[in-house]
Amino acid sequence: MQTTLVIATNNSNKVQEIKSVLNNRFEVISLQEAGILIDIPEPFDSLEENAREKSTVIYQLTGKDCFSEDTGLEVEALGGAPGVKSARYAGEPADTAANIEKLLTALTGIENRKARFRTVISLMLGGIEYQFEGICEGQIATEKFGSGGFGYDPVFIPEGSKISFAGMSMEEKNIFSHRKKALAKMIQFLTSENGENQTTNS
Ligand code: ITT
Repeated sequence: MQTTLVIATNNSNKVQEIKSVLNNRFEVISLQEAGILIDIPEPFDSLEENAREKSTVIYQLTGKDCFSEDTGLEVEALGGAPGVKSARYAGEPADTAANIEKLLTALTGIENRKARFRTVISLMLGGIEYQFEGICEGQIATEKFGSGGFGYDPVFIPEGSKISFAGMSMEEKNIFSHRKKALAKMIQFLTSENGENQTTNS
């Protein structure tokens, strides 16, 4: 039985990365493909609550099994900032270049560059929510490198690599990625008996 899932995100880079990891294991439909053009609110102070909000809104709209994810960049020397505020670190409207500039300025002269990406996936299956976390440890570079990826990728160097995420192909990023790790947990759940028994729209 093929499981069909709506991906509750408006970020096309995330959709691409998610599809590359799921690799046709499940049928996935992006919001754009489902014809849903709404800006899903992220009003809370935690990745867990925001992820739940996004999947709940899309489940209510579509009545279909779906999953969302919320991701934050947590920088040790900044007490975990920008964290849940990563998309709008430099203010409204969300601006990637301004976010990176603010981050590099905040870390000027600071030796401790330790940071991590944390992703929380919220899966809505038959109206029941399940969460999966993925973490990628690394550090913030002193300047931008690479032209691939999105968001903070040009300044994030994952542990075990010498180059930033933006210098990697999607497949290389997937070796390290927070998103990939959270997705792997979701895949394991969905392919276990527990997950298969919960799907409603397969
Ligand atoms: P949705 O809420 O529609 O899923 P979003 O772009 O608002 O999309 P998030 O709130 O989860 O996504 O992400 C916050 C920001 O963190 C995002 O705008 C990016 O700038 C950054 N980000 C997320 N994942 C990233 C990744 O894998 N690499 C680099 N930056 C990332």
